[in-house]
Amino acid sequence: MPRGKFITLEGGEGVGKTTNLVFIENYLKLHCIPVIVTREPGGTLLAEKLRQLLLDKESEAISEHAELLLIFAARAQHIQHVIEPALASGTWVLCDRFTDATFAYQGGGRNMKNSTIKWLENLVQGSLRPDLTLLLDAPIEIGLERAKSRSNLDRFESEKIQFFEQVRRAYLLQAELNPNRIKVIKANQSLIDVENEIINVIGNFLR
Ligand code: T5A
Repeated sequence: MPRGKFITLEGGEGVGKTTNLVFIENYLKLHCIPVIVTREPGGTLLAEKLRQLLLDKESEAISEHAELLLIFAARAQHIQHVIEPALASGTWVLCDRFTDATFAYQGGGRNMKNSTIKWLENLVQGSLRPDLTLLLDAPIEIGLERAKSRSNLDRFESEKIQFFEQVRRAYLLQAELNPNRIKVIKANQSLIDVENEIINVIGNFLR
């Protein structure tokens, strides 16, 4: 059984990751590819509890290091209990956010050192990296507007505009540095146009 492929979806707040994840899942199933859908932070019981702590607006101020370590603690659980077993059994993994989000939010948004994040990435992930990443990119006002219309804003979504500008810049830089893996999709178009771009990228990947 060949190892499964690891595909991640990234982007700022409300750009449409969750919406398009369902679309990609259905597209892969249509091609008879066994796939599971999961998310970060989260994906296991403990990791989902850590997610709640991370998103809770009412919690005590979380230090940057605590935030970073909680994210990687959740990731360690997720990899060991969900991602690795699935890939090893030939199942593809479709994940809503992964470590590119850490480089974007904690690196870009919070100005934490990339070298620190890379060190944790190597520690927690070993050689595990996504095979393909779709980066949904849109002007931040559009994503925040969509996120607001969908639900109350969480701890991250309540950050200042400058934070999200930095996040977006860091994501686009990651894409520039990893052009083979990270494909940028324009998310400020109609859903059908976004889906067509996604089909294009996934179609090329399948070939
Ligand atoms: N985080 C996460 C870190 O700081 N570091 C990390 O390492 C990781 C992994 C939670 C937070 O954790 C932080 C970043 C995040 O702030 P999350 O819940 O995955 O992560 O992030 P959110 O961006 O908050 O997820 P959302 O569910 O809000 O946004 P999505 O999934 O991008 O957007 P979605 O699909 O829910 O769509 C939002 C609305 O827009 C509509 C949808 O119908 C929906 O109503 N929509 C469109 N409308 C018009 N045109 C389109 N093309 C549309 N696409 C979607």
